[in-house]
Amino acid sequence: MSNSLPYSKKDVDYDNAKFRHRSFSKVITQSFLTSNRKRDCFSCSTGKFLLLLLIFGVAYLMLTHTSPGDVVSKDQTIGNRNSEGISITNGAGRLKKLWRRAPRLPPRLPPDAKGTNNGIGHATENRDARSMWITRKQKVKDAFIHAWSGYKKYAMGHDELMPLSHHGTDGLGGLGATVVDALDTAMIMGIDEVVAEAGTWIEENLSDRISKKGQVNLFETTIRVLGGLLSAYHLSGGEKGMNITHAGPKPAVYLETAKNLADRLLSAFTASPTAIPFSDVILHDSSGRAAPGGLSSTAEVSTLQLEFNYLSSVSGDQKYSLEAMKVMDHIKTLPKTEGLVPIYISPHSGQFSGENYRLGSRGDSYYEYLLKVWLQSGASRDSNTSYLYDMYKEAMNGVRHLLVRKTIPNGLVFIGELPYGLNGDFSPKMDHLVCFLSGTLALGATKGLTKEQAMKNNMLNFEDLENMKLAEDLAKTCFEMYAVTSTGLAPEIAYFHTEEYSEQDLDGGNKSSEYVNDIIIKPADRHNLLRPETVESLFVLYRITEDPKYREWGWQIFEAFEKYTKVDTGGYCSLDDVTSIPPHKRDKMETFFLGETLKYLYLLFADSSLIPLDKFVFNTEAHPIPIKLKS
Ligand code: DMJ
Repeated sequence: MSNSLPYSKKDVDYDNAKFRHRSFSKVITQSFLTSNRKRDCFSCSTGKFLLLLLIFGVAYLMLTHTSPGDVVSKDQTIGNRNSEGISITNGAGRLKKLWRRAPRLPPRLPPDAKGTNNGIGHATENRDARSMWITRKQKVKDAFIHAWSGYKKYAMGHDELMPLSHHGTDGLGGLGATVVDALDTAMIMGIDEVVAEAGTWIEENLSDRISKKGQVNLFETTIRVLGGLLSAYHLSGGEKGMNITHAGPKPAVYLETAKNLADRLLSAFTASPTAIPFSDVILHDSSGRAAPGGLSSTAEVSTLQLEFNYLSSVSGDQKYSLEAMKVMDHIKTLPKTEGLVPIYISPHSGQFSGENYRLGSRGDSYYEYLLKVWLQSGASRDSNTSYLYDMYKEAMNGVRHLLVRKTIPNGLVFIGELPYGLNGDFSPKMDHLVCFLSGTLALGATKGLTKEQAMKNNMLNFEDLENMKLAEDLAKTCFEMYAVTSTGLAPEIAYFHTEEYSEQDLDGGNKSSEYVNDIIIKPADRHNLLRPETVESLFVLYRITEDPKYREWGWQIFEAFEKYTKVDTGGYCSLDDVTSIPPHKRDKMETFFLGETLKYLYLLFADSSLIPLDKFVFNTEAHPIPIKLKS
């Protein structure tokens, strides 16, 4: 077959049968002439009579019957009247339609036959692509094993690994945060050995640590340690009353440890005079403590609810959920700017403090949990959390109205800040942290379904489509923040060229990037901490849009991590400067590299049935929590 044919042989057959124009009379005569039995019949008088009867019968049906295709909306009917001077429900018009040339549409191809010369070639291509992603997924698993091996060798039981000096460090309070953050990633990747090592460490050490350690941050401990324990409880079969993983302790161990921890964390709520909890807790005496300066971060107090709700659901004790949800109930009553909130809040007065509006540090996951807590409760308009979804939608309208801008010269879409409120200047600064928003926007639009399913179900309204568009534009910008640097890794913070703002000689170093003049990277912001937000959004966008470019982008980012952050003796390190080669290394492997970054990359390359987005919500530290709570 000629290569110039647009479709496969199968499609040409299909084309011959269905899309070549044939007149009405030809259809009738052909159907008789192509059948011997019918030809015999045609020669006898009974046959002629029957034929006439058939022709009149068909004509009658055409004139009187309204087919489902003719059922049009009021507006469409008016449109037809205006253009043709006749309603399409009119019989004469219908007769006219019989003779009108059918539009020549391209055949609808089965998904596995799109864009190839023949179905067989494409099947091979599909098989090749599938095996390529399986190989890439395995590379991410290997990276996780390498990261864990460094941690285990030099820092087991410490919060984090210092991969260059071969030490451990306890900047998160000394609860072995990497062990707990990494555990469910190992479960998802099916690495039983690590599940057993991490699980056994938790069983033997964590409760003791929880009762003896001192000051911890409520938010960090909740999202990493409590979230990790709860997800491990679910993934290991806790709700089914069995151990699914066959490695590590019984799921009940994770739940008991989680309750022990949460009981102490509750003191941050009960010690506060308002619904807004203090930022810290002293674990050994179960007391809450305000941060120096007295203020809590807005994101921190509003990013506890998924974990506390789920704990209430599986423990049957409502006290956790009640305390955490009081925060949201209270924030609902506070004044906002088009749904946007300042990044500080006072636990003493219960009021927001200052007018710094941003979706980066201290603001980010407030917006994430507005959506996800509602999704967790079943995403119903009638649920008692639907006010959170309303707050989310209002806030996203506010983001689109007040914070979205485009760069010059190439029109990258980014989210800036209003550090001095609505009447102050706009700052074209975006933390890498803001890249979470792309995934959240897509999730909010389709509620975890694919875009195609959501469109089929007529679920996407105008705002959803706007949010979906922003999600895709922002993901592109976040990816370009990586591609624009010499190392292929993003800086912690980027600024963007706009009509009002420019800086010379502060590009990312990759002169071949199309966006080298759009993105500005200041010396103090050039570090990379192995953060997950961009690959998190690529994962969500791939699941929702099914566009393979998101996987390709994720793969490029993974390769850059491999090239510049892998430490031979075990583990991965942060970088001081992503714009210079070789980049200077920083002696720290953050817990979220195992808890989030590698997990999201693995899921990006894995089959979509693994932790499906309509069955799980990920807490802000990437610990999956099942949707649909038991009341
Ligand atoms: C993580 O601890 C969480 O994702 C949090 O919401 C933001 N910062 C880090 C990762 O960058």
